Amino acid sequence: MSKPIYVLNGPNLNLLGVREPHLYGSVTLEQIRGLCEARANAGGREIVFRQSNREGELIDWVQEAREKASAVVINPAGYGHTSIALLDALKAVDVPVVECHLSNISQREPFRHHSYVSLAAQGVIQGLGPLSYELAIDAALRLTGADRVA
Ligand code: CA2
Repeated sequence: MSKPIYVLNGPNLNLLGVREPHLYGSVTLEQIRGLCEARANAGGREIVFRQSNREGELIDWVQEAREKASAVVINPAGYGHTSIALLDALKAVDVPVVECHLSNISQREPFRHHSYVSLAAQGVIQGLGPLSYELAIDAALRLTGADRVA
C-alpha cells in the first residue's frame, strides 16, 4: 500500500465558504477535503488532509511528510508569500511537492505574485478554485507512479 498524499492548508483557509465568497467561492474546506479524497481514492491512494493557522505547525507537518507521505499538495495561503522557513522545510522533502491556489495569484495584488513555496514545488496549479486541488492530486498521483488517475 502506497503512503498517503499529504494535503496541507495554510492560514485562514478554514474560513472558506464562510467569508469572502466573491474571492474564493462558496465551497468549504471540508467539501474540498471530500473532492481530494475522492480523487486520490480513485487513484488507489489515501490522503491526510490538514489545515493550520500556525506556521510552525505547518512546518512540523511538512517534516512529518518526509517519512510518511508519497507526495505533498500544499496551499500555503499567505505563508507562501512570506515564509522562508516553510520553503526550507519543503526543500528537505524528497517526495514530489505540488503547490496549489484557489485564485490566480499572478492576477492579484503584486505582493501575491511571488511565492517562496514555488521554489520547492515541482509544479503549481492556481486560479481554478477547488479544481486546483483536484488537479494537484492528479499531478501527485502521476508523479508518484499511480497506475490509475481519474
Ligand atoms: O488563492 C489561494 O488559494 C490563496 O492561497 C488563498 C490565500 C491568499 O493569501 C493567497 O494569496 C492565495 C488566502 C486564504 C484565506 O482564505 C480566506 C477564505 C475566506 C475568508 C477569508 C480568507
